[in-house]
Amino acid sequence: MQIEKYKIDELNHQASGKHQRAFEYVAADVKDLDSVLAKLEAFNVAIPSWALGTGGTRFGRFSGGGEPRSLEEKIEDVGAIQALNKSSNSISLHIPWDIPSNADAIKAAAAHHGLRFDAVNSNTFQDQKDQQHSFKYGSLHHVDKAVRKQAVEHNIEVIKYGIELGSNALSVWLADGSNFPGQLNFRGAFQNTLESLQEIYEALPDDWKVWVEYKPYEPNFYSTTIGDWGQSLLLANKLGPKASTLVDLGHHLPNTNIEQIVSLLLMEGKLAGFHFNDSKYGDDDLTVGSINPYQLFLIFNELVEGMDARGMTHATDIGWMIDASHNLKDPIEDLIQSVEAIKIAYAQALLVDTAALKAAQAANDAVQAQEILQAAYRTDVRSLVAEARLRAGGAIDPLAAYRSLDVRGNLIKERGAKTVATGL
Ligand code: LRH
Ligand code: MN
Ligand code: MN
Repeated sequence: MQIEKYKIDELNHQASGKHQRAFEYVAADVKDLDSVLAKLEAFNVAIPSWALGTGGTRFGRFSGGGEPRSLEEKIEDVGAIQALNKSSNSISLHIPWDIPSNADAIKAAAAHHGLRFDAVNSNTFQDQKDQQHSFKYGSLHHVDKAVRKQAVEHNIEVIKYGIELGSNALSVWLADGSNFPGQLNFRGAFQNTLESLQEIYEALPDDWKVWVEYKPYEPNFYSTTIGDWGQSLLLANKLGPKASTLVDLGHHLPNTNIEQIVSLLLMEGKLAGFHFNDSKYGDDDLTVGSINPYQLFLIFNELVEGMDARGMTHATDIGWMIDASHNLKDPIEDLIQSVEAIKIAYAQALLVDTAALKAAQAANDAVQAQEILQAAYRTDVRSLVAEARLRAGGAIDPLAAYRSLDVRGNLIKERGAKTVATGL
């Protein structure tokens, strides 16, 4: 399945009058319009290979139709998203949910759709078939050296797959923790994790990074060995310059000030990147921007300000990824919505009058500071994002195009109505 460019052009032609009116209206007040559009055009968000099928809940799974049956078909789906939004030019693999056994063929399939491979994710939170030791009581933090060794070796294997695919980062998330007080010696668990990560770190090629993800609870409910950004940062600092902290937006207790965490990690040069999603209660993995778009904007405001202060390139100096699960929506539609929400928040952050905000802060003018931030947040930037996409060769309205081209209907015809993808 491939979306032909002329079909997108036809739809763009129909949508162009309305788009042009909206664009001219908002563009008239944007300082540095060309620079804003260029930044938006350059900004891409990686699509997780594990989110292209209908995700389950603890209680059940209601599979949608036309789900990808193989890694090749997942690449096709990401290719469709990229053709429409021109902002999803990479795919992040979770191994062994997706094993790139024939790396050359997989790379060629991705290149055919203009895609490359982003961070590779290891998985030591489930036991795989024929695995010698169980990860029931953890992996890198395990009390038994043999189990730790098995987990380290898995991570090294994932790095090897990543090298073959041209990736340059390993993302590590551990389910390691405890369910009951007394079950675990916290310092012992931390030291074991550090030692295991050091072995993985040693196996990283020169130009590679390791991204250490944290999460407060689930699947363990009393303690998690890398439970918050402090513990992740502690590990990253002890490991060295190739290690940094990955922020998954859903991995915080309710009402945590994530933007402040982001600001300080950036200041320390230890912000690896993001797993974007949204949540109301916990690690809900909902569509980005569906619950709290203002928080997303505030995070991007810190990112733009902090990256500019450090002379970083927005599009490339941080890992931008989605980590979501879809048990109601068509996964492709959900991913299109998520990327759009991210780009909208980014565009709004680019509109913040930084100099005026600095002046308001220096004068302790909280009223004016709020006005400045909210003036940007309340600007309808959708046509700016659409214009950048149009210039890159994408659809003015990717979601409407996806529906009017009946992409899902075609996938169901091709793959069948009862397919199940590997993943969450
Ligand atoms: C854990 C997590 C982590 C995993 C992914 C499937 O909750 O966010 O990033 O790799 O989900
Ligand atoms: Mn995650
Ligand atoms: Mn998660």
